[in-house]
Amino acid sequence: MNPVLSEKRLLARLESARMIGGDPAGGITRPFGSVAEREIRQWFLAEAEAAGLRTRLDGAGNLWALFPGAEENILAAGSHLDTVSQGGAYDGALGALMALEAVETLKDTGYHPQHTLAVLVLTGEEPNAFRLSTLGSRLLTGMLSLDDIRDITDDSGYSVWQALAEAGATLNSHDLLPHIPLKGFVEPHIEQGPRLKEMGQPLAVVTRITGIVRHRIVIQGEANHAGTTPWLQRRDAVQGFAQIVAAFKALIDGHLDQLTGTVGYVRVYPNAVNIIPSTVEFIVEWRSPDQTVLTAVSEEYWDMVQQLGNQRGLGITRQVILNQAPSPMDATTQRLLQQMIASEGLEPIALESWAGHDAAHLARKVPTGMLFIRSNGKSHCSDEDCDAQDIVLGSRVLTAFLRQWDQMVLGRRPSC
Ligand code: HGY
Ligand code: MN
Ligand code: MN
Repeated sequence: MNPVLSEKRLLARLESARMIGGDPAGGITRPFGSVAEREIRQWFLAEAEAAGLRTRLDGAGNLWALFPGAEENILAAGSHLDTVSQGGAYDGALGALMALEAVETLKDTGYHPQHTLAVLVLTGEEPNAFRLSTLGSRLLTGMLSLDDIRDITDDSGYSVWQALAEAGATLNSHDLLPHIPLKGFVEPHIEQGPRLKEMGQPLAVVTRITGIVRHRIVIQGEANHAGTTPWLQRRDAVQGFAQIVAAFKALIDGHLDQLTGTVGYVRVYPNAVNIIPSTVEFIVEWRSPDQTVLTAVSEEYWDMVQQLGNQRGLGITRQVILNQAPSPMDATTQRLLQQMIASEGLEPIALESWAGHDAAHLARKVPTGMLFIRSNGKSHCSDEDCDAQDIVLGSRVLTAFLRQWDQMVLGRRPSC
């Protein structure tokens, strides 16, 4: 029989989390390093300790809440607590709090785990002022080293090391994998897109997480008077940008079944009504579950951008700020999640994730899976929503999964 979780406690925690970082302009703004993000981390640690779990922080400031088992080897479930600007209440927080509920339920119902079960809250999953997304999971898994980020600051000069230290990170590589005996990770997460809603299904198992490539491109023209400079003598960075964005759209349109892309960050200098723009800085990203497509399209685009720049006499530079390969989820973990969904009488749906997740990095080191919970199809905005019934269903599946997983991973291990 499945242990009975506390629906009331879980929904109350989600409500408490929603109250931290409310943005007067709408939604929740809780980026890594902000006062609100520090507050929710402290709140989470207090909740976990009140639940009887042992808490600790690792070298990257990731939060661990441990339910000790017969052995030190850890199986973890969790997600993140930071948000984008004016984001929703569920992206990240849902998975972290579902994991807390599942582990607490197993503890309270007298389950004696073989492994140490952990709730893992990863630091700074979303892009932030330091232009570093999935910071905690990349540091934890060695995809980024502490030295790689030593000199990185935000635009005001505040260093990411300082932000991590203030978050309680030990900043010691001995507090990262492989020194932590993590044997598996599962990330429950709101789906963020409309597919489950359209299918009329509440839960899905993720098969792979999209690859993501991000380029920061700077177009360098020349500031001059907006009235007196003859049209054909201008080196207008915004006019060049408009053409470059139109080329971006045409390229995406030609590969719609294979990838998607966004120009979501743009800065114009000097950004004044009567000065020809000298500079445009923008970040372009492509996403695809197919690495070959991702590489081919992003490089084709870069060639096009350089040609357009040359034609207009504009300087063009780029910095590759992210090149993250698609990440398949562990097949055995997927199968067990599907069994747990089927045991609730539901169809075990399998979906690719077009959102990035910490699980993409964990999957490169330990068997990793993801459970999707149906959303209203909106995310990274204040309208994001998730049905309480689906949350409870997903949490039941997660709790049953953790118990079976604990026994299954043990069963797979050769005896000695
Ligand atoms: O950007 C992403 O896909 C994730 O939600 N951070
Ligand atoms: Mn997100
Ligand atoms: Mn997320």
